[in-house]
Amino acid sequence: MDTIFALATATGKAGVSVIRVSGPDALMVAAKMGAHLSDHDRKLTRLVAQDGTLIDEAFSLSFAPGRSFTGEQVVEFQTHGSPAIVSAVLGELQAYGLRMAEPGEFTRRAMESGTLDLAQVEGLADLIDAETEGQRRQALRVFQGDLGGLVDGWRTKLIRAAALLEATIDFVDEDVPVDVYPEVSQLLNSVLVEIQKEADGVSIRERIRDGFEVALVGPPNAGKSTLLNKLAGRDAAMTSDIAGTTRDVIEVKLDLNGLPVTILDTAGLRTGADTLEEMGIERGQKRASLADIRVHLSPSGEFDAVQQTEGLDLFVQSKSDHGTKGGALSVSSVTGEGIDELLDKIISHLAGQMAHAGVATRQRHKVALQASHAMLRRTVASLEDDNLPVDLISEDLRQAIRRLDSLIGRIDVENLLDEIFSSFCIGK
Ligand SMILES: Nc1nc2c(ncn2[C@@H]2O[C@H](COP(=O)(O)OP(=O)(O)OP(=O)(O)O)[C@@H](O)[C@H]2O)c(=O)[nH]1
Ligand SMILES: [Mg+2]
Repeated sequence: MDTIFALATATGKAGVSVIRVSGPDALMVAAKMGAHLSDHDRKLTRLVAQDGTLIDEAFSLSFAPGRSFTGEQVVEFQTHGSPAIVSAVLGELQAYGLRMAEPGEFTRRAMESGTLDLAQVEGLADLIDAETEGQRRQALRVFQGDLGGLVDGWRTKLIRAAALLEATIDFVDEDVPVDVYPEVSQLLNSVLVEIQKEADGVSIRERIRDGFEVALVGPPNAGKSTLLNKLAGRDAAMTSDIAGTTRDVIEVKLDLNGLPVTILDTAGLRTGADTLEEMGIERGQKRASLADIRVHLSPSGEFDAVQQTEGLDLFVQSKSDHGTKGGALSVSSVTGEGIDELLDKIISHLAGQMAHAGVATRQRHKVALQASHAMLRRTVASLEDDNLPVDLISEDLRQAIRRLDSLIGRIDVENLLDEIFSSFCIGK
């Protein structure tokens, strides 16, 4: 293992910058630079260049192997946050033969040393990317190892089932002391139910990561773009009393009570539009059909029937400052009336969805969950087939366990690793 280094904080001027060094030569090089540390230590140090000139006064820390993020000997220099100081320190580290870390390399070492499992690594990446409270909370759960904990629980049950089956193989020529099948089947079925639940929750978790979508739809001049601007608090879209003002889908990102939400403004629906406008209408409809919520706006308070698709349809009368028709929720982008109620409806629907979410957050998780679910179902079916030899059944079960293991990175993940780690920034 070579010793690697990188700037762990953002580049540019700051109060403090942190430069991280990890690997067997960390302490030795730190000492040459004037930071004489024991393996788990911290002190104020004077960092000097090879020609003896002072670079900076820095607070230096060391973390002993097994007690650091990477699991290796780590040294961190907390220097004054000046680009000149940072580049001088990085230059010295390089001159002493250490290597600049690749993106995510510190985290990769953390996983290789067993400090983190693969799901935690993904959680850490999401935690660094988290912009809203909901994203932070979700990423933190994954980072803390909730998914790994869940998998371990399932694994324990499946291993017990496998052990019971193996015992049956050993007894095959004698009388099996007890019929183990009911217990095996009960163990497998309970895990099946939980895996299914977790797989079902992935799409909603993905939304928390990547954002929910709320589309504004309705006829031209219904006030969609004006409402978008009102929600965004800025002029994101052009508005006018000319029918067909909006053509492209316009997106505005909002943080609604910690939930990341993208509001989509779409072209007004009408027939007899020119080619360009028609293209816009088609685009808008497509995006709206995939959205989590469609807000149908109509100044008259009358609405065409909508096709039942996934997601929620909200019917809202617009321009309520011109009078309300009663019944539907009504809003005015001029007076602001009804806007908070509309937001409350949106938030409570999305929050309700979140209640169904588990801790698996990615398509990769879903694929692994479904694969092991399918394998387990097959095992259960085999149990009921009297003609199948037990060793075949237990092989299926082992396969199911292996698929679960891939979820938290115990096996077969080498090619995935490059992809996951490359999403990290250098220094993490
Ligand atoms: N009085 C009143 N006028 C509004 C309100 N909302 C929008 N308008 C006006 O209605 C007209 C149309 O508004 P837009 O927001 O451009 O309508 P749109 O639904 O985006 O229309 P298209 O982009 O053509 O589909 C503009 O002149 C707005 O100023 C409102 O709440 N009250
Ligand atoms: Mg518009």
